[in-house]
Amino acid sequence: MCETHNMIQTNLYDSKSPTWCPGCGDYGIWASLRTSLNQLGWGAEKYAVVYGVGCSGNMTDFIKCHGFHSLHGRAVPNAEGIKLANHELTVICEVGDGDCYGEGGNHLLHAMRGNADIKVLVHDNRVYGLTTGQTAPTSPSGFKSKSTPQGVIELPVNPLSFAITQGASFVAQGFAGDTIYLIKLITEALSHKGFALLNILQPCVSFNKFYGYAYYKERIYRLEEDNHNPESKEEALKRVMQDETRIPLGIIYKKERPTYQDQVGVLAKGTLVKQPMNNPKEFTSLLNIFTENPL
Ligand SMILES: Cc1ncc(C[n+]2csc(CCOP(=O)(O)OP(=O)(O)O)c2C)c(N)n1
Ligand code: SF4
Repeated sequence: MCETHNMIQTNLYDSKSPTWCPGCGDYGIWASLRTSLNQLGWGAEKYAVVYGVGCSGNMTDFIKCHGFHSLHGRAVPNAEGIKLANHELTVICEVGDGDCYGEGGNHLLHAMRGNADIKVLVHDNRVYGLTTGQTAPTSPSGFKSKSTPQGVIELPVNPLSFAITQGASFVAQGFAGDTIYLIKLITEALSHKGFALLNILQPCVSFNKFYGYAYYKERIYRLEEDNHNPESKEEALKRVMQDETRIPLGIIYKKERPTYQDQVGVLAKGTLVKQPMNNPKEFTSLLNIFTENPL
């Protein structure tokens, strides 16, 4: 962990909770995910969480279940691998917007178009938090940061329109400052069969002060109270292409279709982890390449 984060976070450290800055939106997401999992009543052996590298990944070790802290930008393909190996697990990704929409954007695109049966919960703080405040793909044009002192030149990524048009079968948005509603949305996302993207607006109180709790509270509204039809792609796109005078929360788009795992024939015989190995010798020699001759 970098020096700045150590300075900010040392006082909070008690080994029982993540070491986020006081007031960080990640606390609300963590509490909401735990509550949702408790409400679903799933045993810890029923699901796995894959974490990206970033402040969101600080949640690793603080959810009791199978977990894997992957490389930056690689949480989604790791989740897809876990789901293929054991499709009885519900596989969740906890990732930052930099991780998921920047370095991992290509993985995200292909997971969505395949409708991989994974649930991606994005901590969208519009900045690189862990590395102390550089521009992220969701930072708006003109955003000044350590990495863009003269302001961002590009347009920001719109993760919601990207997901709706590229095959995600569940697209929703939550807010870390409205945990009651976030719990509901997480539960909906985890219960969905197919690729689910839940973009969570998450204030980074240390490095992105403009997009704080007040900014969102003034603009958010609930789609279910605004006569929205989540089955209509056109309506969903209209909602997410509006300017930010109003920011929608809720299920934006949902339409079930066969998942990637449904269509991989060999999985019909049961999970790969329980199937007998055809050629154990071949597997051992492959393993030896990695264990005896690491490059
Ligand atoms: C392959 C790789 N590239 C870059 C980094 C450096 N790095 C670590 S965290 C991070 C950005 C984190 O931002 P985000 O994913 O938005 O998460 P946040 O910290 O804001 O929750 C970067 C660029 C890395 N660790 N590995
Ligand atoms: S996201 Fe921002 S507020 Fe939260 S722990 Fe990271 S740097 Fe601190």
